[in-house]
Amino acid sequence: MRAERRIAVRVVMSLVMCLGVESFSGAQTSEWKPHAPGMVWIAGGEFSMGGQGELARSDERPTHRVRLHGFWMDTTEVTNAQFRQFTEATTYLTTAEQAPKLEELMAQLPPGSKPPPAEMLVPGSLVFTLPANGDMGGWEWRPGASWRQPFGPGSSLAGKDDHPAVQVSWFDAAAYCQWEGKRLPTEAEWEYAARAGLEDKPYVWGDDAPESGAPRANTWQGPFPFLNSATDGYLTTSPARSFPPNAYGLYDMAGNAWEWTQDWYRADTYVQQARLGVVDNPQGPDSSYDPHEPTLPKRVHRGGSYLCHASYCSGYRPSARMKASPDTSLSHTGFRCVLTEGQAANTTYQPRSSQASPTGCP
Ligand SMILES: [Ca+2]
Repeated sequence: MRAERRIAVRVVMSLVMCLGVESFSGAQTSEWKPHAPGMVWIAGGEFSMGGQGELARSDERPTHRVRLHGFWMDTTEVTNAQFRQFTEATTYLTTAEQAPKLEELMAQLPPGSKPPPAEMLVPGSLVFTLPANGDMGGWEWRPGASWRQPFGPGSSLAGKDDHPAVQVSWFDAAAYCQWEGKRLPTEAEWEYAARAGLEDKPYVWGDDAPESGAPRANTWQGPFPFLNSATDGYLTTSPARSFPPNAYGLYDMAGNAWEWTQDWYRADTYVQQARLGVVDNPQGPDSSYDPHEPTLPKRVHRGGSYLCHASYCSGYRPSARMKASPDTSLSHTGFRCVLTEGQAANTTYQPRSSQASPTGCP
């Protein structure tokens, strides 16, 4: 389902400028370790989920205890080369490559909203224009932008086979993972893997500020959004494995591209989970609610991007939560997949044309 583009722009701008439970057997599944090339085994365990300290925002609070089964996780964000294999094998068209349908857009707007202009009902996506000539950077809807040309007509993937695929909607990310016999991680799985055993630390590498010492991640350096000095070497995406992995061997769990997770977004998810004691394998809420845009269902993405800076959202913190409607695609958002016992064997990919809603999303 496509969202109204103006809403999507507002969502993204607000993000930038800020800038369930299943049964738990008690027995870990660490014995289940199929051959999973390109993935890292994340042993099950218990951790404190959420943020604390001055950087943590309200939707990251309170910290609460979560217990997870083990799972496999992709070592890197899904790259352009990998995503190309998927599209060639399936003839899959991403959300951004399809013209939005007016009736679907209107269904997500507040009652009484005016229809969007006809020029917006064409394939395209949201692009962050980098600052230049004294002008600050900013987000804009750009016809023709897609994962194949992330910054619109004239851009390309030349030399970027090993960069993360961006301009993928949540539907696109879920479809790719399904094609591989995998799925998107839950928020809890994502944060547990990002922390890599470092309890209550602000960053995936520990306590040190992101811009102290050698670059630790692909982020933004300088006064956002006016100047990016790119002292980490990259103005936009970087090749996978350009920066040190975390303690679990996972690359880019901070910075480079935001990563979609499976879960719906609610601002009060953690308040509700904290009431349950230790939560086993949380799957996120049953539905979405963002008090800032209550008519627009949103999924969570994690990990921050090359646009994140401490002066705004510091989204590269492992507890930082971001959200967007599942049909939104962005020039700084990609994904990675996970694999759990019993999940792969039961998955059969179906082309999008026969599968309007890959996971039952309204
Ligand atoms: Ca950078």
